Amino acid sequence: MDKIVLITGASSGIGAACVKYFAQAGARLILAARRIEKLQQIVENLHIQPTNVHLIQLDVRDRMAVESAISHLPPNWSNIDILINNAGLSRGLDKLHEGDFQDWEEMIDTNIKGLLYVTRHVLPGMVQRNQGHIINIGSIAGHQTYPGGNVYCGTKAAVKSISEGLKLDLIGTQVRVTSVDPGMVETEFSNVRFHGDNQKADKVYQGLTPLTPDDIADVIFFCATRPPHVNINEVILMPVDQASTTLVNRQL
Ligand code: NDP
Ligand code: 8X3
Repeated sequence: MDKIVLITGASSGIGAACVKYFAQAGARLILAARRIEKLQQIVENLHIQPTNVHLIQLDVRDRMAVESAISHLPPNWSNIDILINNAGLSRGLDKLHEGDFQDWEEMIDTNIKGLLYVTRHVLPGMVQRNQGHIINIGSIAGHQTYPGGNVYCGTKAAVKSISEGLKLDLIGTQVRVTSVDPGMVETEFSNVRFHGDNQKADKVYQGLTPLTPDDIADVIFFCATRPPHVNINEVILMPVDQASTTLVNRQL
């Protein structure tokens, strides 16, 4: 694959699985996350050639840092073909009237504003070159709200609207837009949601077979490798053991 792919949140879970899939295909990868040492570890484990990877320590919530990171890319890295807007998180599962302001701000600033900042700085080049692909990681949570999901679900509903808006805005160009919206995937997601309470996180997936990060990366890779005239707008995928955000088949 002769493409430059920028993956945000590449240090863990779905993002890290995307690194594997796109590296195997020979893509040149720009990997962004706050934990640069995790990125280095992933690159080392996958034996990715240094010439095929460019690491950026980046907090997508920091608008100036996003602008600086994208505008200071070396010239041979600046023509990004595929942007995978994957960085995101949930914090807490509180009722709204008991919600934590910091949790809300972290989710909104990362999942909505961070995605917008990165897109705003990468997309002009795609439009100018009349080619490119924005792949946003939404969620089943953007389609169905669950108890305590209030703000997280709101951020993923926003991602759904942003993806739809992008598709409308980009008509007349060859730039593609896809939203990949998974159900339950076992990653660090629940550990982050419960602020490091790993026992609570493990319970989320107990007694059922969740999706794996590879399952999602496989779908993302499929969407990215269709013929240029094909745009996959939206993919919703969930485990066989999940019927909705509130109905799962758990055998305990
Ligand atoms: P992980 O917690 O395993 O990975 C999240 C990634 O996002 C990490 O690499 C983390 O890197 C990065 N990240 C978080 N905040 C920031 C930030 N401010 N700046 C830059 N990077 C950041 O979870 P998942 O792999 O599950 O999550 C990936 C995406 O998938 C998210 O958008 C999530 O909402 C979505 N999703 C997850 C589902 C699930 O069930 N797991 C289902 C549906 C959607 P670092 O901490 O190093 O910055
Ligand atoms: C992650 C899936 O249902 O746990 O977006 O919110 S869910």
